[in-house]
Amino acid sequence: MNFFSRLKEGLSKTRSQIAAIVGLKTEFDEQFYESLEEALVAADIGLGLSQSIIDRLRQEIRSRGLKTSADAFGALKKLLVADLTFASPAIAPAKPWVVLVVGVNGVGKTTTIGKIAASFAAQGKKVMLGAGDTFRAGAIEQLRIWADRTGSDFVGQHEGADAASVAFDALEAARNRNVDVLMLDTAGRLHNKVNLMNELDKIIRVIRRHTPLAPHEILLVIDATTGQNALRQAEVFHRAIGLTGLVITKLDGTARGGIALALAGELKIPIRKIGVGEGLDDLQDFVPHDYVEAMFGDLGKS
Ligand SMILES: Nc1nc2c(ncn2[C@@H]2O[C@H](COP(=O)(O)OP(=O)(O)OP(=O)(O)O)[C@@H](O)[C@H]2O)c(=O)[nH]1
Ligand SMILES: [Mg+2]
Repeated sequence: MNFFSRLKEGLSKTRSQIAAIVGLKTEFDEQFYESLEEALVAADIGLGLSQSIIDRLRQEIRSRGLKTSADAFGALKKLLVADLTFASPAIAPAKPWVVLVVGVNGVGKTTTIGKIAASFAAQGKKVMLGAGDTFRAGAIEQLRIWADRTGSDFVGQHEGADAASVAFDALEAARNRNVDVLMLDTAGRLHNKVNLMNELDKIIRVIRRHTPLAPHEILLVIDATTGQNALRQAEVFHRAIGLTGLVITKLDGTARGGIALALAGELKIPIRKIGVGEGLDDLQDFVPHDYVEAMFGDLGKS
């Protein structure tokens, strides 16, 4: 199955939920806009963003004199793609390229690191994984297995070690061994635990003292099935440490694929990758147009 079909399959529940609520409305009356807004909210796009999208859609339909539901859905999709698209700042390539991966417990951080490592390795890059989750029993071993599976180098200490010290060791080793990409795992933490958030801040300070422009990417991993609380999580992480990108996992089998729109649209942070399954190949680049097509592609064709 190609990537787009897998994404479509992942978002099929979202799509059919939207279809069921919107039905086959052909007139753009109040009820059309209300059902559509209800469908967006039900798909986890969030109330604020849904209202703003509906307002803009209403204007588009009026000002362009759109008549058919196919045209209306076309306009809706364009608005959504625009909300999800960010100009990427020019970042000078660095070696090692350092990626720090953060997020609450169990969202898929370590698995995502394994999947990204596999894709870098497939491009011929030398990858290293750093075991910055020194908290959960078994976390270091779990990352080591991913390193073996993907042919990546591995740097870790022991359970209970200082995560910032692991990061420092990994940076040193990455430099000495001519590594292209260093990915650092971290322990899952609840965003409302201040001391754990401070620990992330410490990790970042230690990294910067070693390599001033690193980490080049700070990725927050979000579980799509979390619902609107994901937005709150992301806001707290962003305020505390400044995120550069998002990864949304577990989009397979959720009826709430709109969370991606809510996150990127409200926080103005690009989504880098999306997870649509547990396998090595189940991580894709996030392409706004494809994502929106997968959510709404079959609607409005009448
Ligand atoms: N269905 C599905 N499962 C996923 C996806 N990504 C990760 N998982 C599963 O989610 C579970 C947790 O993944 P981990 O990578 O261990 O999560 P984590 O964030 O590192 O967890 P902690 O280290 O405990 O905080 C595993 O069973 C993964 O296989 C995805 O895109 N889809
Ligand atoms: Mg983990």
